[in-house]
Amino acid sequence: MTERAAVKAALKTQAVETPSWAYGNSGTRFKVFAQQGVPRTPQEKLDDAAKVHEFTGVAPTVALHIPWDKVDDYAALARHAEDRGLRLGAVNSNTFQDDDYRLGSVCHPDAAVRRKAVDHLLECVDIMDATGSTDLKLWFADGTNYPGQDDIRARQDRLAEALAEVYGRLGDDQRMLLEYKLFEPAFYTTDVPDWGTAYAHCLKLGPKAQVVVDTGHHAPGTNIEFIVATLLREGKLGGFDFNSRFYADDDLMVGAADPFQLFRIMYEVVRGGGLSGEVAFMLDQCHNVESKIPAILRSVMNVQEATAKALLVDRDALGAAQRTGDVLGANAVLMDAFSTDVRPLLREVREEMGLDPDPMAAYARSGWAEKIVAERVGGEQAGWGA
Ligand code: LRH
Ligand code: MN
Ligand code: MN
Repeated sequence: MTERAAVKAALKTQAVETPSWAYGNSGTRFKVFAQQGVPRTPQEKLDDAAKVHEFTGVAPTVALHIPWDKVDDYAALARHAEDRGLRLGAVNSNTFQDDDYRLGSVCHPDAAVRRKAVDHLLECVDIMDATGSTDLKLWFADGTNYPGQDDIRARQDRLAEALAEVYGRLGDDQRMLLEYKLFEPAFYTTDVPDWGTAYAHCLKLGPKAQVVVDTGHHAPGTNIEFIVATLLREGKLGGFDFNSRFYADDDLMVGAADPFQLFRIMYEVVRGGGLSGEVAFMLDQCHNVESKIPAILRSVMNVQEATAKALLVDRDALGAAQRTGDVLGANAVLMDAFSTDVRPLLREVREEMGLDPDPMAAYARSGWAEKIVAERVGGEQAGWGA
């Protein structure tokens, strides 16, 4: 296989998971601008996700968020996905929406609230059993707002206890992905604020526990690719929640704010063998003012472009420059790949997959956007505050 053919083969097998909540209405705490034609049910979210897969060929799974995607029959929901060429992906838990969680969920000082939160996590594993999903994605809004509000160490103990109970419930082919976030909604301490805390818990739990890197969950200037390299090296990178940030957890389209950072991250993924392994490439975005399906198409394409550039890095030349201490030469090898226009290559990839080379234009021509506006009246809010 030529090098170009190998790059194309890798791009054809990459899979990007889209989040159910990105298809619905969302906004900020100031305003949710409702859009016409948004899905009214989890099934309709899957119908839209099927379009993203149809036009990109690389988005075969959809992440659920419980209870946002609550249905009576999860096996039937999985069949609805299968009928459209999709599978259900990660099940995301939600221990942040109920009034009971004012002081936290699994870290709450009251054992009864902790029990309620853990029961929800166990219910999520039941749902995974029904849907065939392999990943339980955990993000905890737990934390404190004021120094002294609660005992930081005791909260870690409560967290560890809860995680251990849920870990024990996982099936052989299931894993737990623990997501960290610097701050928000808690402003003073967060109970899983960084990769180190997540890693420490996952290490203690065992091989079925891994860390999720949400690209929007770091302090400005954080070297995310270093975290990625380290977690991959330790076999603890479970996946990504991709999105872009200018300021905090903005949840903008991945690759929109800083395509160079996304390239650097994907280079470390490629370098660490994460492309063909078990790393899940998930989007976690909200499209508040832009059209949702086109924004998700664009996001999938942005991941593909960053991946293509990462695959094009001349690793032999880079290694040679690194070994001889050729600082500028090594940097030039990396920048050459980043500066390559990979759009013609990706058009070829799509044509070889029997797809339209331009997913955005193909979607616009398809008539789906007009159809859902005509047929769906009264769409749901995707999540936050719903
Ligand atoms: C938290 C988060 C987490 C949630 C999602 C909706 O900020 O990134 O992954 O499940 O947003
Ligand atoms: Mn996330
Ligand atoms: Mn987030």
